[in-house]
Amino acid sequence: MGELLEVYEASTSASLAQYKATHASSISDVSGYWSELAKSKLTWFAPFSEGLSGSFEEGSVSWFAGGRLNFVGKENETAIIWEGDEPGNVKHISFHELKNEVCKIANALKSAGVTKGDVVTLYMPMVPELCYTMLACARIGAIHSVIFAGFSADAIADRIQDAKSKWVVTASAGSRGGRNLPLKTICDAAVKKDRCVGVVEKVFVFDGKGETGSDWEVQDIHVKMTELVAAQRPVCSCEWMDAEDPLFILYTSGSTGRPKGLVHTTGGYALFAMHTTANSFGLSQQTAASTDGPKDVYACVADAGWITGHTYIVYGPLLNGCSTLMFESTPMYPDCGRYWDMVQRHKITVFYTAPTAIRSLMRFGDEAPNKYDLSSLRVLGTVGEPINPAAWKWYFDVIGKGRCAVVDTYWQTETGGHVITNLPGITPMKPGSCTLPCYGIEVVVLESATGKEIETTEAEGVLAIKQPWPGMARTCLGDHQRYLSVYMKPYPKYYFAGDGCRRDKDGYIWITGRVDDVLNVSGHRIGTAEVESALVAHMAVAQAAVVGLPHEIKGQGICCFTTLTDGHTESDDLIKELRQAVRTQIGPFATPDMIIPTSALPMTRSGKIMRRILRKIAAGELDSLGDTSTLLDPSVVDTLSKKVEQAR
Ligand code: 6R9
Repeated sequence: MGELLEVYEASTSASLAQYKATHASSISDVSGYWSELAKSKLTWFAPFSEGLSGSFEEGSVSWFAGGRLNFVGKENETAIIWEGDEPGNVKHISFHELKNEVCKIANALKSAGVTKGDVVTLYMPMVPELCYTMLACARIGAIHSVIFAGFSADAIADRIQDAKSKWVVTASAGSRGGRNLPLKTICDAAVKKDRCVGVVEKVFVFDGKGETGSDWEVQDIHVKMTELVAAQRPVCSCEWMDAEDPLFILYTSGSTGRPKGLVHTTGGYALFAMHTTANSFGLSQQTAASTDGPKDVYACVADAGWITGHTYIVYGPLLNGCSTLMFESTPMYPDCGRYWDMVQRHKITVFYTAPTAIRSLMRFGDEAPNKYDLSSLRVLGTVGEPINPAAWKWYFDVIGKGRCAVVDTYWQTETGGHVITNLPGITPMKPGSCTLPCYGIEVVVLESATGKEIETTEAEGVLAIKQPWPGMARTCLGDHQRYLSVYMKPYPKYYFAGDGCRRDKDGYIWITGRVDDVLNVSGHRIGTAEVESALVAHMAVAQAAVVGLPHEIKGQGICCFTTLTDGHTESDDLIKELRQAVRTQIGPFATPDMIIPTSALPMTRSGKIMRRILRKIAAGELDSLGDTSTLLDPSVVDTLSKKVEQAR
């Protein structure tokens, strides 16, 4: 991705110099900076005694120790604007209604035996009940573990087992893009697997739209949630949580096959979600506490099943007292104007989506966005992967009409919220760069081989963070060693993000992508090892090597090379079966783009698969293969590139 020379100046008087001064003072005393904010922004039942304690190295970071809190909201303003799958199927839910619904669900969960510290797995469509249930868990101190509704029964079962989750909440069905999502059927299949039998005590099933899926056959496990909730009182006192008590876990892919459950805390995460939402989208003056002046209509159209939804649909906006839009459908339903139709109907001011969605809409041209009134827009956000300058410019020109800031927010499931982004009206923008660190975040670039901090402004290496911040994940559920070895040990004294980056002469950060075996497909993180293990579980597959493939819309596609076991031969049917195997083990969003059965993979003499070479072959970059002298049999390169050519 080439750097564009243009710099888009910010449009207000707030200056870059001011940002730099605030940032410098925030990182000179991170403990003081975040403690002041925690005192002024959150409501504490018991005050905390200490800001930051602990260190990256020991994996003992703790924020606001001893403080006790839960979240208390406002009353009459709109909290959630829910836009259903069919355009115009809209509900407005006030903070008052939200609190009532949350309390009723909290009581329902309690009546069934859910207690503080229990993990509650949520496998839900994008309906208000998902948000209510997350907050109901928070209210009673239960730990929610939301699983994206695109995951398969196998993937759900793995996560239930890993978290020893006794409780599962789902809906009979959902709908997305006019299609039925048989969530209860998928959940039932997960819960019936051996590894979940004896773990799961109850499956709470909300009435959903569409078909009810399988029968209510397992009566002692299933609870008709809509009925149970209706019977509850809308009052439920909240559990006063320690700042460091877990708020939720969220599974994400790493470079080994097993997804890891990252643990986020109550106090630190809440503050970080609240603060970054207000700052990155410029909400602070308009919504927080003040009742006059124009209100933002804030819309993050991600799925609540990923971290973006947790922080920037649910916790961030609601903690700021800002209304939040929940979008059940897809950008293509019923046509490619859906987002812009929503912007016009709801007068959306802040719109937050992913580069993959922008690229797929851009293909259809300017006609759809030009049909709608987009003048309410003020800030456009992007997240999930680097945005290519062409897509950035389309977003800026055609959607924002050249008047809106485009905030390119870099962060991760692990960071809890934004760590690098421009601030609207403050940071001059460069298309494709996530620009400068957020307040309170000290970003450094390290030499990848030595771990040495690069002191010059212009730098190229791996991205790391030098001081703890409140929103960081504290551990991997049940496996603190893994947490240490993935994030804290690769570069001692630093948090290692797993991304490569370049810093330009102005100190702007350009993310160059993952430096581990994690793919980013349409903004979804997928570990190559997860796909490989799904493939080798098939009896026809002897060996599998999965690499990323440049993809125009998705950013990266999935390319799988497999050798076959004796007695199996290549065929279109086999390729179909293997594709299906990945969908069954992980979910449809991980469907491979290319499967190449082969008699041999490029191996080193010592028996290692050379993925570096496979990545080049998949990308068709044969002129930059690099050193191939360690290859056992150089002729495989030719054979495989011919096959890739044919498969394209
Ligand atoms: C929020 C989220 C994290 C990975 C991250 C990086 C990539 C996210 C980005 C970006 C360039 C941005 N990433 N935002 N790369 N520019 N603005 O996506 O979390 O699913 O955990 O993925 O996504 O590679 O390491 P998650």
